[in-house]
Amino acid sequence: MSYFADLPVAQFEGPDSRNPLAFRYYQPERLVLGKPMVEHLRPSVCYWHSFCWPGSDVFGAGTFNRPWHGLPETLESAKGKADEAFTFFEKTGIPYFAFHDVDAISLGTSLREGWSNLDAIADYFAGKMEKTGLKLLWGTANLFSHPRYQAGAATNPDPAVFAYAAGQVRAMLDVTHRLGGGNYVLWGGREGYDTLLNTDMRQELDQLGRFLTLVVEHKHKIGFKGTILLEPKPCEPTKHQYDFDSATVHAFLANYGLLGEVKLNIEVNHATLAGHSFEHEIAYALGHNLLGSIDLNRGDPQNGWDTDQFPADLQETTLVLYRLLQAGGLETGGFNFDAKVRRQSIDAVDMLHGHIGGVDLLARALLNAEQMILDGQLAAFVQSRYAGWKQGMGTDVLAGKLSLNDLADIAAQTPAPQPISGRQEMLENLVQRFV
Ligand code: XUL
Ligand code: CO
Repeated sequence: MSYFADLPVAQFEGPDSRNPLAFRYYQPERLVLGKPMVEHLRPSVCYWHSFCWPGSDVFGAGTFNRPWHGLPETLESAKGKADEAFTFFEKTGIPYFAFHDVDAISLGTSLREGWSNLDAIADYFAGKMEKTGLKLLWGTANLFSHPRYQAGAATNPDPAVFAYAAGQVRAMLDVTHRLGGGNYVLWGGREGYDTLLNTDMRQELDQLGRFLTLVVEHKHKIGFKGTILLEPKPCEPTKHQYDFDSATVHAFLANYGLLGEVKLNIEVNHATLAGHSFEHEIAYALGHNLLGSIDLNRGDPQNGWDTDQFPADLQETTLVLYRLLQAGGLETGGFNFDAKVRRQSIDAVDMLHGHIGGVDLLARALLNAEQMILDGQLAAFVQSRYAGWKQGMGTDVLAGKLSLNDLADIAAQTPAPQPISGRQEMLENLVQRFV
């Protein structure tokens, strides 16, 4: 019998429900600006935190004792874990999932063994996806846990490690394609440095650029129509990660000729670790046509590390959904919960609470954002603030029609401009009406 057998399938009961295992806002088919909620959100459960992590931390052992933990690493045990995972996915009402190669099955002790294990479990996943209708938001390869990757994968000083990583990514990209995945993610786990004393940064960036180019070439070779995504993070596990934030990755992609081929998977707490807000990272990515997908898990404001908690900030999520709706929404991406329950949340039902809360907050934020769009006041304010740039001298400046001399002459001939209020408090009050 499944570990999750006693859990109910989460259902929508409306905002007044007091049932902690019901959705109060998430109604997949509800139309939001003419499109079903689920298509706006494409929410996803991650395999690793819920089915692989045992609840350990640097000070102590795992606390979860799930029945599939600690079994011999065989195809049978990997299938058993998949059975539990898919049962859980169905209980959450969340239609997508995401996984790393090593989450699904042990890759054994050689590349060839890893490929054959991965192929076997991918077949099993395919059958379960067919039966349940669950879909793959993205696949990824774990290029950071094994000691061979201690000095990086693509950015390793040893080309043999680069090749090994290529072997792992090739297999997982093929599997993602085979399973109809919407995206393929590369999070640069140990692509960074711990000390510059032993690091040639430029050399390592060239390697990373080459690696990514190879991934893009392979994507086209096999006809994968999904999006290749990089996931920025400024630090942890390395002191400095090369994919620091959206703007850094933007520059990297431009340097290596990869703009248009690679987009971003932005994670809430990676933004805050970089000293930005989540909204900033989203706004930057949207502004440069770089937004691919989102990992909707937060950190803790008092901690400087990655706690991967389920989202809880309605205002922050609402503002992001507002920007997203304004920009026309996600294409192949979605909202993945790269989140884990706390180490003391040891019961099966805790996993359900985490996911229900996460997706319900997301749905509520979407509904708030819809109202903000329909209201239009915020957009109208911003538009009027920049209206000068849409006419006369403003458009001439941006079109390159005026020199520094021209502008100096114009400025000298017109009355000096007067400061105009930014109305921040009024706008903050306006947002409060919707959250
Ligand atoms: C690490 C992180 C990863 C990626 C996938 O902080 O977010 O789990 O999402 O490798
Ligand atoms: Co993530």
